[in-house]
Amino acid sequence: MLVNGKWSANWTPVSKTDGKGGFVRPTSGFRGWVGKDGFEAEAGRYHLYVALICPWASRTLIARKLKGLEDVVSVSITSPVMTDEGWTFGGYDGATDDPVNGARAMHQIYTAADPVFTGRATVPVLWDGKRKTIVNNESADILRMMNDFGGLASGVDLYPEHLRDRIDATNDAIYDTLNNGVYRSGFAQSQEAYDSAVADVFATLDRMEGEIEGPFLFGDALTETDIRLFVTLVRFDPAYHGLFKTNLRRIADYPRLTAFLKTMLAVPGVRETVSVDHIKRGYYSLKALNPSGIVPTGPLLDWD
Ligand SMILES: N[C@@H](CCC(=O)N[C@@H](CS)C(=O)NCC(=O)O)C(=O)O
Repeated sequence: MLVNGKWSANWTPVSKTDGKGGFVRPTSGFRGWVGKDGFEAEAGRYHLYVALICPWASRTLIARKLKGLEDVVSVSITSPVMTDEGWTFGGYDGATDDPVNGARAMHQIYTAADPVFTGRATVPVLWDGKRKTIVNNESADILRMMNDFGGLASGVDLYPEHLRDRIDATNDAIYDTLNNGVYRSGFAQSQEAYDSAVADVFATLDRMEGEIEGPFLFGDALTETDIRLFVTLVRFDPAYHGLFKTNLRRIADYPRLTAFLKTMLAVPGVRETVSVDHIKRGYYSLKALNPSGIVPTGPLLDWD
């Protein structure tokens, strides 16, 4: 992580716990909004930094596709392998360089925005090429922001008025127990914290299996909640089930969640945001959880 703008190389997955060995995710520091806050909506001005391994970053990448923002917001993709320098650019199939800032590593984007930044150099990051700063590094904000993007977005409404209460309630219900629940399981520092996280994960999967109306969560409308659920489901069998020990059941054991996963993959634009290779290679390169770095051959996925 960065401390007063200096990179410290001893990366560990957990920087904060709840006192009982439970993983606590740090909050995001940059919370600007395109269309407000002096970040005028302009095509070609903004750049998105993502890792394909990362569910939070993938939310924003999917929104960029579904909202017709590919020509408005450019993208850099990091290598999936977490290094001593954190996320780095290039050097891996499907990873790109950083044509905007010429950075070697993601932490340089943070210090370009704030030379004395303290915190983790996370993805996603939405960068403003004009003001040369980070607009926002919170995926929930970027996903919501891209629904409109100061009037430049088009396509499906991911946050329709009549579903907002259900969207907000379901987002809240699945964040801690499932989206972050898998991390609370994998990064648990005590048996108690792990047991509680795994119980949350499967209670929520069971609940979602019952609640999905089909083809999407709330019926025919594809909303941001579908994106938030999908990014966790698509990583579950290839990575979380093994590495994070969320192994009571696989998504493949849930017929309706599997049907939903395949529906999402068939939505134009979504499949190309998913790289099972980046997901497996990335998660299994977390040395704290997998010191050998060996990536498992399986599982066989009937959707990949
Ligand atoms: N709150 C952030 C969390 C993002 C996040 O934790 N990203 C992970 C990758 S999946 C990351 O970049 N971690 C680097 C680190 O922890 O040093 C968001 O949702 O945007």
